[in-house]
Amino acid sequence: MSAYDHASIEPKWQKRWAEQGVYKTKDSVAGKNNFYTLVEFPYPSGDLHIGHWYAYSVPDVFARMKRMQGMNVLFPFGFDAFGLPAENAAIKHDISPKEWTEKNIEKMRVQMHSMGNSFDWDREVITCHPEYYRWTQWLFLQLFKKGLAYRGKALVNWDPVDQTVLANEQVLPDGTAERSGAKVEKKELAQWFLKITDYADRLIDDLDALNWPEPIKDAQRNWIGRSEGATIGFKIQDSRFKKEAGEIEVFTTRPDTLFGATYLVLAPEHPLIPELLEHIANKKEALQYIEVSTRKSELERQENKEKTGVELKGVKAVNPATKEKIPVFIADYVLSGYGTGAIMAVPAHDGRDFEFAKKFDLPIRKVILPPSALSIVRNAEDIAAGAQEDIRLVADCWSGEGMLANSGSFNGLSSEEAKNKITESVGGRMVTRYRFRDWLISRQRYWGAPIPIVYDPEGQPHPVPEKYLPWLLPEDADIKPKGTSPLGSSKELKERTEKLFGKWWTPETDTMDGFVDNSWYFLRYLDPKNSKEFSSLEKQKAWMPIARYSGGAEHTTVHVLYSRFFCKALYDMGLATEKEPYRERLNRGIILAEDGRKMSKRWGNVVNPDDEVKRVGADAVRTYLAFIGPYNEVGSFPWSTNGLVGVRRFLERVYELRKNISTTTLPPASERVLHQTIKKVGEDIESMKFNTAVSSLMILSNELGKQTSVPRSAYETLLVLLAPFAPHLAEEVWAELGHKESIHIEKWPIFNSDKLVGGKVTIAVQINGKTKGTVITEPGSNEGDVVACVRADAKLSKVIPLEPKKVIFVTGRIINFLT
Ligand code: ANZ
Repeated sequence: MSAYDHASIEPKWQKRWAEQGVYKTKDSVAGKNNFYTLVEFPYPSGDLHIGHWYAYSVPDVFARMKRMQGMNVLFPFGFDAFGLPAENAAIKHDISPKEWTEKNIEKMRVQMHSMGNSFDWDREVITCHPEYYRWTQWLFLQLFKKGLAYRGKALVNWDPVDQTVLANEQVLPDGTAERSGAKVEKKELAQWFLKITDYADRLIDDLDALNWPEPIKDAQRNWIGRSEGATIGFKIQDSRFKKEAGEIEVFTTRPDTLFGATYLVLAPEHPLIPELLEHIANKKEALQYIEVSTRKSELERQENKEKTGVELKGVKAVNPATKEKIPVFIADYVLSGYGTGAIMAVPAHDGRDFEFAKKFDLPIRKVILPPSALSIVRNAEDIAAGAQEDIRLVADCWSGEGMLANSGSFNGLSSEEAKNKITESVGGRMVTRYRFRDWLISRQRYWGAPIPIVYDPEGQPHPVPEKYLPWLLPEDADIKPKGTSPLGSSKELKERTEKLFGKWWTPETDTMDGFVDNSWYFLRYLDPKNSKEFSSLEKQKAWMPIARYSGGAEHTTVHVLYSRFFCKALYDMGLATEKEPYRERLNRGIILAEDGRKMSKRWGNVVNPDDEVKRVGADAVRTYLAFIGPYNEVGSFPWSTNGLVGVRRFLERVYELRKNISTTTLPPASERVLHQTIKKVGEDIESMKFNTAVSSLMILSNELGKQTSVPRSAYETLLVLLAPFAPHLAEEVWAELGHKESIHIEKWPIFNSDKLVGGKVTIAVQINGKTKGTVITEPGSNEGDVVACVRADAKLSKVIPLEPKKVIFVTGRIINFLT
């Protein structure tokens, strides 16, 4: 018998599984429930790194166990193949993005196969293929028909190096582009948007029913950023001429603090400013401030540093509640894109306003009493009478809610009650605002799905009729960056448009954001070859929703949110069967280099999975990655060569055990370990705690190693439990033991709960809850047995009543006689 030779075992089984179609998934199998588990598909960057292994080989353990537990498991794979890197590589190496992408996909497929995953490759989807993007375009057109896709002008993030629009999440906190490192600029462009804001409430409210980790739900809630507030108008007066100069509308979540608003602040970009400048004495100073602040990024402006601003001298606003004339400032801590771009400042109850008021020496008026202060204020009448003395005792700036004071007829009301009443009394409106914006999907890039829109000679947009889909990406475009969309340079696209629609008609030249492509791919896996529909309702009914979706934490507020929106919009149009795509979502952590830093070519600390597979085998790498940390918790885990070698030794030991099997049975103590392991491994894989599942398997293999000879049945159980982690090794030994069918369709073992606990147990003997002594019994003993034990005990038999009123018995722990 030979040593564990992964290099011959692994390719052999990969080939055989593919030939036998072990992982082909039918849409229904008699007697089995469908179970759809998904992993985020990769961008075909051309080289599989260890992060890919972590992303795909570890969830494969879960998919495999589910299959062995009798589920009809769908576990598909594909490539999210449109995107910027293809285009950049194309420019650099003078190769077409298509060719570059296809080559990468080819290479990554081979690498993926070496992982030994149980993917059903027949369902592979590739988003850059016309058979796929035809449906991306079709879905765009359905959204367009519903008014959910529209064209609008927008100030966009402009990357002057890559010459393209960036999504907010592609801009780093310091205002530079994530990819190119360039300082991001703002530019106004006509762009296509998807109206995700129409779904804001449902995207928040429907989270409640989902079985997701709370931090992921919270991240989505915060990203959407719903706030209930009010808009309130403040009249503006030119104090020199005593005439009205318009009205400023502010957005506030705290209309209950209106009596404490002692000044107004406008964002430097506020549309009323040019007009107001004509009324003020310090126009030059104001203009200078505006100039400097518009150059700052939004994040710089939100940073907690010393507040800056300029008073507009000569104009005053009128607080509609107190009728007081209050000063008006421009300051960059107020953002133009949120609310109305103007705020009423309440320094006594808002931290930013407080700092600003201190600096500019503005009045601070307390109008809300915190609950803690209510004891020092005598009663509501005192407040109404103006309990100034007491109010002085309250904290300087308190941002919570409470009871109103210093607020005229509203004194004594709670914040909650006062919000509506005050808003109404000054003619304001209660409104709901959201922090997130509509989804800008236009990209001035080549390698994406063309937006299927054409413009008539007047410039009006029209959808490309469905019969012309796929609206093909032209192959003759010049893709070099030049600040306008590459498709504009395609002669073929121009001629195609004129030929189909008429002279002077022009094509849209922007392509779609890649996040559109991957907002619906999970539905295409269900029906990948359908040429009539993007995904039939019948197939969706068979598989949706996805039971568990595993992916990167960075996608929480982007891809995961966008695809939920897609699913809901499709559901509303009768095109999807579910309102929510993912019953469960899990974010995984990242694998760091051995030195604890991120793996990077720059630091020469990159672990190349191909090399490791060659050295120790895919099974060892897979099992090691499963062992590296809890998969259900987002964390970062440093790679350890020692750890990998340790796992390899464990697999070798399991392999060696096969030489020593016999038909004996396990002694009770070892049998207990066996059943405990079955229980633990099943539960741990179910909850994605693969690390502790692997340690239990190690304990079991040591236990079996201690036997003079290993009972065949126990060894086979170990192999079956190990199969999801080390599929090749398990299959190899399984076949060697004479099995004809694959171990991967073997039934998952069931534990016997009677065998989980062993030895004797100690039971407390009580009278009316007071312990009088103990007896020692078998673990599974019932009440009658234990009572017999107690009566047989020389000491206890004397004190225990012969006819107790009642006996309370807890198996394995307590017997209590009540008198
Ligand atoms: C007066 C007030 C008093 C406020 C108070 C808060 C506390 P969220 O909850 O995040 O929606 N605000 C409104 N528009 C703003 C803008 N464009 N830039 C910066 N800040 C803005 O925050 C809403 C609150 O943030 C609003 O309520 C407003 O300040 C401020 F005791 O109005 B508040």
